[in-house]
Amino acid sequence: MTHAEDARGSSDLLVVANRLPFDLHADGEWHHSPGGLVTALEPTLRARGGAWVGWPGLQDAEPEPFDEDGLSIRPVPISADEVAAYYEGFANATLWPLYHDVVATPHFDRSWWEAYRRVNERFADAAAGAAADGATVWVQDYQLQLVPRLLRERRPDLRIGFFLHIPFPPVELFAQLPWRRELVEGLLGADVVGFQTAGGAENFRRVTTRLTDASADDVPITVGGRPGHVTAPDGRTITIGAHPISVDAADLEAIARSDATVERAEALRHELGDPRTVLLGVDRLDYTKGIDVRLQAFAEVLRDHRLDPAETVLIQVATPSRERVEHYAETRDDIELTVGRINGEYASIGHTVVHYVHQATPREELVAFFRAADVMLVTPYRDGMNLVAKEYVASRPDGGGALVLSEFTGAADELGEGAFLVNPHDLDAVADAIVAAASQDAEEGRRRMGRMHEQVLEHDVERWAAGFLEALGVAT
Ligand code: GDG
Repeated sequence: MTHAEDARGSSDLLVVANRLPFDLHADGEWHHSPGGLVTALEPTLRARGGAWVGWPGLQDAEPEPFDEDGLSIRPVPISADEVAAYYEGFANATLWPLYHDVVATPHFDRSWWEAYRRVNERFADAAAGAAADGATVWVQDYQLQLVPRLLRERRPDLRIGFFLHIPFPPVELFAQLPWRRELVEGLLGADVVGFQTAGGAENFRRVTTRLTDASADDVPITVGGRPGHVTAPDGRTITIGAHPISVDAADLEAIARSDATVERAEALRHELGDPRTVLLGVDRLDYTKGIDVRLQAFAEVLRDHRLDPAETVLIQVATPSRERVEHYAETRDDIELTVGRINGEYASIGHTVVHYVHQATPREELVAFFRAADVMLVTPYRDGMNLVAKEYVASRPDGGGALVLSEFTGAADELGEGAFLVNPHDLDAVADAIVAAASQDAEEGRRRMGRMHEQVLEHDVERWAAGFLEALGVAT
């Protein structure tokens, strides 16, 4: 027997994700790490005595499983070599650029692929060992696309869902991947495969018929409407749906409304020299996020005297990310060079034009930034969803502010009507949008913002999780 077929666990609902909701530090202490996914899924998991299978975030560590307030934590160990090959290599230097429209050139390395397969097998083993008979397992994201099939081979009794947080590319790009067929067959091990957008779901459906022996329907896939269906060669039907993720909107709104945040936002503007216009960008420092294009467009706006540098400030939070992956270091250098140039040309003593923050910023402080910003700049070349756009909108119950938003984000599908939509490859369009957003009529701005705020408040992350689980057949 090659697989752990006799091993059964006791959890009826499992999440399998690259990272656990707890980080293990080098001193042996566990720290809770509450991201959006964790906030959305933990309550449901705890209520059901569920399990979370994932990497503790510390290479070479092999901690024991533990239970925490009704939630079973199942760590999957990953060695230092595997972090380099599976995570930094295949996930972040092969799949990440390939799935983001080849914005950077993907690297195809056979040893990375082997590590990816090996680590996916380990995750599948851990999930198989933790799941009760007939349990439901929800696998997350691009690091684990082989897990659905590997898990089905080990445990055909399970109900398996998969959600991809990043875009799924058109077949013309996806077909570059040397291991494309195995990867698609990995995903087809699931019963339900979910994507951020209808476009991503349709791309995937097309890939299944072009690159494997599966067949599929061709109904248009819509959010909250009909899903698509793929029939695998073994006769199983796989549901393909669009499930746009969101944020904990009520919580953000509450933070934004608090006296502390309102006061901090005012103080912040004062500290910036009470400028007429505050622009803001908040991103992981990633080449897909289009930080470079917004800086260039901003520089041109100043050069052309369309905004006055003495009255304008741009805050760019660029949180350190994936610093050991080659392309990220270059991106950082480019951004920092551009920030230096803009300040060199347009700042004066005592008045900085671009405030660049290359540090993780506490959530409450970020919300104060959101409240202080007249214009939020979200200009990725491609982004699965972009939660920052939704966080900004949720943090503006006052109806103030304006959102400049790239068409190539998942968020644009939902916020397109209220945002200043731009093609991030069109520098003139980005510059025009910055000027239009900064000089919008206040009444018109409140109307736009109000519409987006309502949309995000109603379609929050809890609704996203419940919608996906419902598609999987789990009542929440
Ligand atoms: C992937 C997909 C999809 C950033 N800096 C700080 C900080 N953040 C928070 C933001 C936001 C999150 O990180 C970033 O989420 P995004 O959605 O913008 O982007 P990715 O990290 O690329 O996420 C994306 C997402 O998965 C979910 O499915 O939307 O398309 O690429 O929440 O606020 N938070 C704090 N300090 C920082 O300095 N506290």
